Amino acid sequence: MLTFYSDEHHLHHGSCELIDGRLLPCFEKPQRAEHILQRVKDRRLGEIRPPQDFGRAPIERIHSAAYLNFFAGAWARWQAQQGTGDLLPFTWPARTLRQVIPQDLHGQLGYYSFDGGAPITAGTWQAAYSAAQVALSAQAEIAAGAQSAFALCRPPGHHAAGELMGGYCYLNNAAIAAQAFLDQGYRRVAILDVDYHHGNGTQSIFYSRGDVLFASIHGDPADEFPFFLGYSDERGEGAGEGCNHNYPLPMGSPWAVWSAALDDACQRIAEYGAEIVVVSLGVDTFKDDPISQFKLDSPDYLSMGRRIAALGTPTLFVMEGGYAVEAIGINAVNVLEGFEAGNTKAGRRSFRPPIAIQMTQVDG
Ligand code: OKP
Ligand code: ZN
Repeated sequence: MLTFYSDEHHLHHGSCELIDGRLLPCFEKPQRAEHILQRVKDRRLGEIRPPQDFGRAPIERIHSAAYLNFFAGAWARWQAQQGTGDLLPFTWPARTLRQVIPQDLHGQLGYYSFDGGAPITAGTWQAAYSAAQVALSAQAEIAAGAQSAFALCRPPGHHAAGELMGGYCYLNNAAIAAQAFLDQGYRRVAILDVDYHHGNGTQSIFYSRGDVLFASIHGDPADEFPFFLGYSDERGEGAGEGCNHNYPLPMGSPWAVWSAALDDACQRIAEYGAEIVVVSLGVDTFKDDPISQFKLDSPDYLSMGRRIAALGTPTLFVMEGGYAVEAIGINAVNVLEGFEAGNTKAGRRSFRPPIAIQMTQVDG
């Protein structure tokens, strides 16, 4: 399996985050991606390639131009104000307040975020932009016929909505890739979010659409971040009715509980008739993760990969969370190795996206 990776993730390195009333060093740090990259090399998973640059257009299919302009320009505005330290929001347009876009940088920062967990540093825009290109490059590899590819994205993306950053996320890499498949003629894409936290951004982006099925297995939001989305009664709306499946699990859930949810999610994905599976690959479900409460062990990630491979569907893995840095590489690459062990389809050389087939028939 090919891995796509850019060193530019190093440009994003927040200094601290608020946890339990204390400012602690950011858990979402560059060493995360370094450990995963090292493990990809050690295990000889396959070639590692830099991303192509597909520009801003595929990102604008998911995020508004206003949001992207704000994000891309925020650090320069902060510097012009002689700002020191990371750019962090401190107030949000919550209930009773108006959803207006203020003039002030910090007012706009509150408008375009949902928590204080996504610091903007000097290189955050460039790092997030590169991560989106990494996801798009892996997407292109699958569209060209590969059965799987790994987008080693950092920063992660699944909490980012169309016009909101938060939870360490800025650009929704998995959503951007899923939309690229649809724009290239695919008709049904499933996003399977196995990160410990609910992918609230991804869910919100596709909630009223029938062309993307979203399934997420995560810590029960009644007890866990992001708290305000991810409950089991969220089933989608309008054309997306029945295309959203949340599996909130209790704190302390072990593999036996987690894997039963995975089986159900995979069954839904198969019934949906997904042509592509995009996996939001977080490994913060690990028993020693410092900010999470599930009990998966390293060999379980091999089983996870095998179960996903059993779908027999081309699969794009997009890196999300995982904060036990010593084990993050082992766990993430175990999913990929499990997938390869379970995969019976080496490639799809004859493959063409559905609409291309129709056009060939009409034209020919
Ligand atoms: C990002 B991803 C704990 C604060 C948690 C946000 C966690 C974001 C996780 N007291 N802050 O889904 O791995
Ligand atoms: Zn997470």
